[in-house]
Amino acid sequence: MARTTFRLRCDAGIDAFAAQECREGLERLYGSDLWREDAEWTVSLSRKPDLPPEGYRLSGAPGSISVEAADDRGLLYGVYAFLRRAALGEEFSALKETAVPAAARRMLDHWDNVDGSIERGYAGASLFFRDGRLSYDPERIKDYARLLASVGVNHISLNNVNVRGGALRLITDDMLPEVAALAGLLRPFGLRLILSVHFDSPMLLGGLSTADPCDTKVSAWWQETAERVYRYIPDLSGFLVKADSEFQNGPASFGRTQADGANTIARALSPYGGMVFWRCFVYLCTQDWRDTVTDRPMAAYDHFHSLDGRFDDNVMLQIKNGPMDFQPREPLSPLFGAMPRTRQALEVQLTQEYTGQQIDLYALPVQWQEIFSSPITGERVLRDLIGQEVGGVSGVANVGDEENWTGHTLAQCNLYAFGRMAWDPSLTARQIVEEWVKLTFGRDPRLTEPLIAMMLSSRNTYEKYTAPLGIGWMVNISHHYGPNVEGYEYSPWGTYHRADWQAIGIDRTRGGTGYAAQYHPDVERLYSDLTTCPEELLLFFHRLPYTYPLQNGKTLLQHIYDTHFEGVEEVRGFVKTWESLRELLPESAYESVARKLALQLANAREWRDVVNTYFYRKTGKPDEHGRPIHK
Ligand code: GCW
Repeated sequence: MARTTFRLRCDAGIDAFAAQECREGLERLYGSDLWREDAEWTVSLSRKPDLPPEGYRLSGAPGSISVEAADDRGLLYGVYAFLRRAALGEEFSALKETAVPAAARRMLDHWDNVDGSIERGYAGASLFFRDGRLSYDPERIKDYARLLASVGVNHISLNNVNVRGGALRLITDDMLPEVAALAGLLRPFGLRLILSVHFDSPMLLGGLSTADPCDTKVSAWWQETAERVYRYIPDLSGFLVKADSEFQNGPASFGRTQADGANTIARALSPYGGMVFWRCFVYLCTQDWRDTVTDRPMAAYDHFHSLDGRFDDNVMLQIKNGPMDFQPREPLSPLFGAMPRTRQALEVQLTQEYTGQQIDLYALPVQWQEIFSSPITGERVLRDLIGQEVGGVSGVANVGDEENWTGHTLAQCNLYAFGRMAWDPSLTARQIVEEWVKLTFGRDPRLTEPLIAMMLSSRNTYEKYTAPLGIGWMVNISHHYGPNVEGYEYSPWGTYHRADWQAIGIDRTRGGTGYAAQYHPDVERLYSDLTTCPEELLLFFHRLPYTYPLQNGKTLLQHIYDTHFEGVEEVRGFVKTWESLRELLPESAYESVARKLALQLANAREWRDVVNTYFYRKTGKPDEHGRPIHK
């Protein structure tokens, strides 16, 4: 086959970096010997001021490819989009795409500690820190920045929201030069840094006797800090704050509201264009399990909803997708759509804390597609708010210093998918998984079709062998891997299923804790009515007897048994599928995923047997099909 040749034409004033990325990207795809004056294809990069910020237009015609954008970032995204399409084997002359990101802030949040460990990290140690300082391989950071930019991520939050020990000093003269150097590496890729800060910093760093946000000494301290930080990093995106949450102090300790707390810091950042990303993960983590009135999922709404309109313009409330905590299945947080005068960001979790810890296969875009499709009212879904009230999408990163970035090779797809969906939440899981599989392993349908199918089914399979029908938790306490049906049952964390010998679940309708009433009336009705509540959320919203008949006529108990037996068989199917693809895969990827799948199968069996035995012992009712349940 004749080789594909190119020449590159850049308008005056075009960002040299985008051109360089284009050149290097094409060389990686087609080999270095591809530049010719009489080339088959002319690629031109040009400015088009009429395009929206960060947007790009790609167009192809016989012999020519054009990438246009209004700004440098848009151009870079256009170049990456062109390279993606080239790698997918699309026909250049048919290129035709105008793309604009839905959310302006597409943020990857690292829970990295300065000692190099990562909270809930399953892919090795931090890419950024070691032994209390910034310490990294600049080439690896550039590769990482390219990975992120190529899917449109434009912010990186560097450190754990639980700001401990040396991480406090990231905003001091001691560490800011190092942070600024890292910001410099990321900047050409259009990535802006965010730093997590401790709410008590004025006390812990500044030696003040209080961190009360309404104290003038405290606000002065934040102003000095902002002045210093922006001297080093003029384009810092802002500060991320976890306050009044899981033993991290916050404004409530001083009798102040969440708005008081956020606004004091926001006012310090505002002269520099900085934002405060204020997390809404505020709940009582010292609950008495005997208390059946307090209902943890209600907490964020209770704390924040009435403050709508009280947050400064440069505050963005960062809200986890669900009201609990990144479980495999939860309804959408009722805060979305309920604070029209407040900026919001959606927070999802890429690191698989509750979704298999990068041992079990779990394609997150399947879940994210559902999240974006979750109802806000009878007519609107979350997707409709992205770019409106919800101006940011953030994800807790799943990367570390393992060679394949994510521990489980197939978990790379979740990183890819995060950027793609934050850019365009209307993309389907199917489209994204297909892109990733083809870009990663090539386009042979003998490989792509079975692999795509396996990945797309992985979330459903995981759900089958873990906690049933939206009940969540049932994991080992603190490390969160593997089954422990009552692990959280008598704990202070507010995460109870209250199973007895007849029934399981929490009634969260108005007749119960009242959680469902936090939603728009249309949505409340949907969830409260047993006949319209999505079956996979039944036990999140309702307490039901084991004899309750599901839509397919099975009892709830039989459904639990069936799904747990099926889940294990499906994982066995994954193992077989993977084995059948061996010849079509690079050996190292084959071997490492095969090892993970073997562990997943053991985990799934453990879940099946523990869950089935638990419910058999509660009810004394055997499986209708006589399959073995350990007694
Ligand atoms: O899910 C919980 C995790 C904590 C985490 C917290 C949070 C960073 O178990 O490890 O802390 O969420 O989101 O703040």
